[in-house]
Amino acid sequence: MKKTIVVYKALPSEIEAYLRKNADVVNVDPNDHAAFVAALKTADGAIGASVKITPDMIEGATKLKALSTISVGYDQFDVDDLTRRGIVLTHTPDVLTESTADTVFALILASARRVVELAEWVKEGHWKSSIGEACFGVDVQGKTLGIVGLGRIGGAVARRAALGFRMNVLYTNRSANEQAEKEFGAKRVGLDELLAQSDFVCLQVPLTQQTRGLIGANELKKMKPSAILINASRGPTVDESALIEALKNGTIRGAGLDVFEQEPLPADSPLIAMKNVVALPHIGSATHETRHAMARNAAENLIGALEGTLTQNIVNRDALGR
Ligand code: 8YV
Repeated sequence: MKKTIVVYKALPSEIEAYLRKNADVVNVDPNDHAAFVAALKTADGAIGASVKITPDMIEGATKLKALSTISVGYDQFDVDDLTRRGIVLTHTPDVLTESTADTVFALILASARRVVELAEWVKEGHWKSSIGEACFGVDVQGKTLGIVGLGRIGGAVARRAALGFRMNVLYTNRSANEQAEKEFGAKRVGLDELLAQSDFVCLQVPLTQQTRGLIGANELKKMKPSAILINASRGPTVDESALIEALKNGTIRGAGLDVFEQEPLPADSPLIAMKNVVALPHIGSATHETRHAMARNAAENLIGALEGTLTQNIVNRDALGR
């Protein structure tokens, strides 16, 4: 018998066709909470992204065997709860590594060279004579980049930094990353040393209980006043009000942010008006090629998980035996 799959995000037509070949597809708008929860109750699997799925939403969804998120991050799920219920959670870790690292580097360059601020200045018609110091930025090449969390994306950022921009790379991580040390000269240090020595501090950790609020007022004080904070991981890894204060007071020079405590960023956020902030609308992996690859990867993960053939991209392997 064909399985039933809930699709709660728009997918490329070819990916949707692949799912329809393998299962009965029910499309739901996750903003219609009641309809979404009702659809999950009779589904075998679900695929989508950017929506929190809480335990109460899947209470009574007795057929549900697999959830496939079109993202590498899975902080929208209560993984322990899914494991207890025997629901496999799959994600898309490898296909987005390079485009997300590109976004991180775009933030580094844009913040250091004030690309967004100065491009707006030109559009507003202020460029009337040859520019002077008021438009200068700071160098990126040769500087020290501190990467907090050297996993897949952190490693791809380290490669760009070391090989492309001859930067010194410092990092923190639960375990040593020998490849990054050998190939990119990355040096593992404690967080305090990384904060004190880096010209750019770049967060590449997943959002967990341990990383929530990792960078707060104390950590920002430990950074150089000339340093720039880059966050393209998850907003809540940084205490946003402490960051706003630090940016106002000159505790640090600036910030390049792709993620925020609340997304979309509220219109009254002080971050929007700050000249020393580059704020992007969570574009980390958002290229045509990568989003397509993520959708394909997630669709194949889901079908594989429902068929019992999937061997990779599984967040909670313990759920398999249940
Ligand atoms: C998007 C991401 O948030 O993969 C992640 O963890 O942050 C992004 O790619 C997203 O979920 C896209 O669907």
